[in-house]
Amino acid sequence: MSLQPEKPRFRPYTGAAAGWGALRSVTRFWLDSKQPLKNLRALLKTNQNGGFDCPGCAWGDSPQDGTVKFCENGAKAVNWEATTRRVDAAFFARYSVSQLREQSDYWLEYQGRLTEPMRYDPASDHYQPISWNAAFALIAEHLHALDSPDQAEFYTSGRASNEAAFLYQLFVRAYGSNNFPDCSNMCHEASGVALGQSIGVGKGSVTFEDFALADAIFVLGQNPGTNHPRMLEPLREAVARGAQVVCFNPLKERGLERFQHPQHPMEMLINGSAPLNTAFFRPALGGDMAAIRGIAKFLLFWEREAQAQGESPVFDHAFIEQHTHGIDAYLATLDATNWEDIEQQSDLDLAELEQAARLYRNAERVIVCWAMGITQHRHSVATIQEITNLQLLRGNLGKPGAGLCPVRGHSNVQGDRTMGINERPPAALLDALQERFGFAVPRQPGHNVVEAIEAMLTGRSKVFVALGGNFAQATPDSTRTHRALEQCSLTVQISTKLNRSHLTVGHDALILPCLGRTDIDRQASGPQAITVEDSFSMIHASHGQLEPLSPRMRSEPSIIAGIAQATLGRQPVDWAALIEDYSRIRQLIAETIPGFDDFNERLQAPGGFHLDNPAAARCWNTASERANFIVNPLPDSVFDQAVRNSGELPELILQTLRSHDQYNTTIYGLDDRYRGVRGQRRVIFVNAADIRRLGFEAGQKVDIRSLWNDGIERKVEGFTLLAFDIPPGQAAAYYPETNPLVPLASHGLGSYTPTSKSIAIRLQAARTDTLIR
Ligand SMILES: Nc1nc2c(c(=O)[nH]1)N[C@H]1C(S)=C(S)[C@@H](COP(=O)(O)OP(=O)(O)OC[C@H]3O[C@@H](n4cnc5c(=O)[nH]c(N)nc54)[C@H](O)[C@@H]3O)O[C@H]1N2
Ligand SMILES: Nc1nc2c(c(=O)[nH]1)N[C@H]1C(S)=C(S)[C@@H](COP(=O)(O)OP(=O)(O)OC[C@H]3O[C@@H](n4cnc5c(=O)[nH]c(N)nc54)[C@H](O)[C@@H]3O)O[C@H]1N2
Ligand SMILES: [Mo]
Repeated sequence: MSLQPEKPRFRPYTGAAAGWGALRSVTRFWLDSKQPLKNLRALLKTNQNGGFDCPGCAWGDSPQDGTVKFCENGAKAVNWEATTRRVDAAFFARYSVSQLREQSDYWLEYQGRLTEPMRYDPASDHYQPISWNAAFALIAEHLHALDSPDQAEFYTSGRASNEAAFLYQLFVRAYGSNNFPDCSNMCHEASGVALGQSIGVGKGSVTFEDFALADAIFVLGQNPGTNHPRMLEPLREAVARGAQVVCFNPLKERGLERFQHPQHPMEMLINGSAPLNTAFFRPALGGDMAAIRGIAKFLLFWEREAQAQGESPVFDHAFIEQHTHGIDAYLATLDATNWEDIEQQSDLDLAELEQAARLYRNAERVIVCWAMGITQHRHSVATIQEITNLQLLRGNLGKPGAGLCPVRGHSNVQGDRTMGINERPPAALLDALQERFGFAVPRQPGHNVVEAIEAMLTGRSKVFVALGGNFAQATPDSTRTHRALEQCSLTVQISTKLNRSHLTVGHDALILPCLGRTDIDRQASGPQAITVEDSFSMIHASHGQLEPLSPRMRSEPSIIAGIAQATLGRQPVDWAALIEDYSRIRQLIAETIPGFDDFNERLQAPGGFHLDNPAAARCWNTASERANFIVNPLPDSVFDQAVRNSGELPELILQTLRSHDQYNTTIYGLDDRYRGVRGQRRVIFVNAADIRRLGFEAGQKVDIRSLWNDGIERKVEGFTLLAFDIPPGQAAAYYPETNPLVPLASHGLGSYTPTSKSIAIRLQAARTDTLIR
């Protein structure tokens, strides 16, 4: 593999998901890591007891069986982290920050692991080495200089371990702020908000075992073939045993259609494959709420029919009676919503909606899964509450084989929230911290991602610290966000690999290189394990396997402890002592976070332990003490009023998504195998009829402009038009290249999640116009 892209190509992919295509791709990344044999040994320890948790996605595994649990994209994540290439002092001496800014995101991360702490020197425009102690002292100095602790922002990306996250929130709260913008704000925030109000807990209710018991699995707005490949196996098994797998996705994603099992020799030999769905519906972007309402409206119709004819009911009346609140208002809303609106907004016709409703009704146990296609819209909270309403009608919650399953992204994003990375923390958490640690915990709400950017833009926040991630690229409105970071007095990045956030520097800037999931973490008491929580609320330990590249890298907990000690001294805990042995951190977690009693002991169980979900046991921590039917009107538009006031009409609605060769802002390669794209990323998928309607030709390069009413021009340039099987009126392009198009003020109602899946755009011919063959 080389950094030189091959000639850009675009040709539909005919193979199945996983299988041979995946095997070839894994081999390439393996060899490129420069230590293939060591990494193979490490890989065999992925998601095994005594091994490490895959740094890829948050999909869980069966705690029982002993099969090898990794997938193509997990292998990429491991090999990407476990490279021997290094970004050290010599590297930074060679390149100025301005020179590095000219490089692509792909090039930057490809350079290797960050190996020593560095401080930006504005005079030379180079990063220069700094000692760990001097770095910690510099951060403390900046934090002490602020008028208020709320002038600092503390970002978290979802790879941080429970131990790191717990220490981080303890430090920041002891310092005096709840400013915890985190990747979850851009991801499953809407799921947390919606489910919290509906069922009293903002997490999914199912476990891994439920998938084997479901009669139907609905998969909404999710592309598991790329983003959660280990999910394909339970889907394939479900189809094989006659369960329904019903997909809602405007794109016919290959990973939802056919699957070749890499561990079934026969299937690989004959190049066979198994189907992954039994029905596929292609809604409008943001049309799922209307579609779900349509399904519920059919159920209500059949329920009345059954009542009239004395047949067995469609609704689960005992469940509704005993466990829910608000059914009458919801049924009235179903009656009041007319079919024309449902059809028009969902872009599905009555026959399709009836088919979906029948599949739903005929299943005794239904799991509904969803991801970013549902959560990154303006009305995502309402959509997830509509999904919950549907599940409540037939008691599909808190029984085996049924429930709600927001499929999480980062491998420990759920755990980070559990540990208190929350800008609007529940009072119970704050009370527990105050009681245990004896300091006055800040009670004022903090900033989420959008609010943090606004605060930095207006100069209200001046220090930015990131525990992982790539804030500059992952967030919306890139031009303004970059300016927000550059206005800070100090930016600090605790990271494994070089990315654009390190080049978007405040007046002072630090890079603090940390160990990753695969690295051995040695402290005074020996090698340490950390813990994570998966999408099914399983808590388990992760042990690094590989020798760190440099002795000057430190673990995340030890970096946080260093910053805390320099800023607060030994208050409210002896930070350094905690780092000697992480079981001491876990003891503090056990004493303050519900569900973690005897944490250290319970961790010894193979596969870890399950964090109880009250809703799964039909206990409802809501004000009504029941599961709530929540009534929301269908949105009158997926766009904000600001788009309508922009003075122009959108030509297309753009969704921004992931290619097969990326992990969020980390670009592993320039191919998107299942969508047939090779050697390029600056592409926009548009329906052939739309390309003609707008007066372009497939292969032509266009500039993309988004609409908003604030007078700011938001534009990205030089995207190749690909004629694609996508519903008319829609477009798709990769993130993060398209983040300059997302207005900061365009976010979900009640979730503040940037509307990355519904951006109003117009196209214009690019100035440098070339055709590809
Ligand atoms: N290899 C790999 N694994 C990953 C990641 C990665 O980047 N690479 N990222 C991780 C993270 S942080 C996350 S959050 C997850 C993301 O996992 P996904 O949510 O699967 O990621 P996206 O690529 O954003 O895909 C969104 C899907 O929703 C569909 N969609 C878009 N809008 C709509 C809509 O309005 N309705 C419906 N029904 N469908 C819609 C799109 O066509 C696409 O198939 O994956 C995690 N795992
Ligand atoms: N337009 C658009 N924007 C989006 C999305 C979208 O679909 N469309 N998706 C959103 C979603 S779902 C998410 S979750 C966010 C992701 O936002 P982030 O989590 O901020 O971004 P990542 O790209 O995952 O971060 C990659 C960087 O993390 C660092 N890193 C990797 N491993 C480790 C580790 O173990 N420790 C530490 N300290 N650092 C590490 C590396 O330096 C790497 O460069 O982006 C969001 N932004
Ligand atoms: Mo995510």
